[in-house]
Amino acid sequence: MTDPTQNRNDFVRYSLQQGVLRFGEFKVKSGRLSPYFFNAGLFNTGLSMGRLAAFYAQALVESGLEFDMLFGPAYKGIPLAAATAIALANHPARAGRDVPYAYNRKEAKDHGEGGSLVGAPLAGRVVIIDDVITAGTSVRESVEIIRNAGAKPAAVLIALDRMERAGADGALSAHSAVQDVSASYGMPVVSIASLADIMAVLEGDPQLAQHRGAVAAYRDRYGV
Ligand code: OMP
Repeated sequence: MTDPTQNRNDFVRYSLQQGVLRFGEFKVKSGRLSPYFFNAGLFNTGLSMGRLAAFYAQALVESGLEFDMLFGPAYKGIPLAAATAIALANHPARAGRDVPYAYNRKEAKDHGEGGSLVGAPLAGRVVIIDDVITAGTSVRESVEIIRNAGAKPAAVLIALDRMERAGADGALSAHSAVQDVSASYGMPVVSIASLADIMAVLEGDPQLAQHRGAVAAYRDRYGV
């Protein structure tokens, strides 16, 4: 049995090492000033994309969820779905079971093969893969695409769950965008790592001690 915190911890460390996870002061989509930012677009080499995909594959395998294929919403989900399908095919626990994947185009084609879906036909239990969930818009679109094809959205797989309450200051929701997505569609959201894992790394590493206070204060204010 592998340590379930190992993949999470290693992912936070790898993201820090790659400059994907940074500490400082960042204005995020909600307008909040966040003491950290996670920029998955910086996994932009063959080696780092391969490592990222292996982290996604490990998180999905450890979740124990049953699934039949992956769906990557355009644009950012496309390389994630392709790379994670490769990582799953190579994962020792999957015994060489091949994983189909599909993705959508943003603009439907009116010539050639036509349509807006590319890849394997959408069928069975489909895992939607993305980097972070902010407002949940991309998940909603993916759920519609999958249902319209007669398949079942089975889970969402993301890299980082920021675990923060949705809504504006003064009208903060009791739930995070991730919890809302999970409740609205009745499906689990699996993340490679979360704010709790970032805090655990900060607490265990004296060299990162200077960031603990700001991240803890942000979590106390906005965390779920
Ligand atoms: P989509 O993948 O297009 O939904 O974009 C993700 C959004 O999340 C972007 O606007 C990013 O700026 C934002 N984001 C991160 O990627 N990482 C974070 O740590 C925080 C945010 C955010 O703005 O909440």
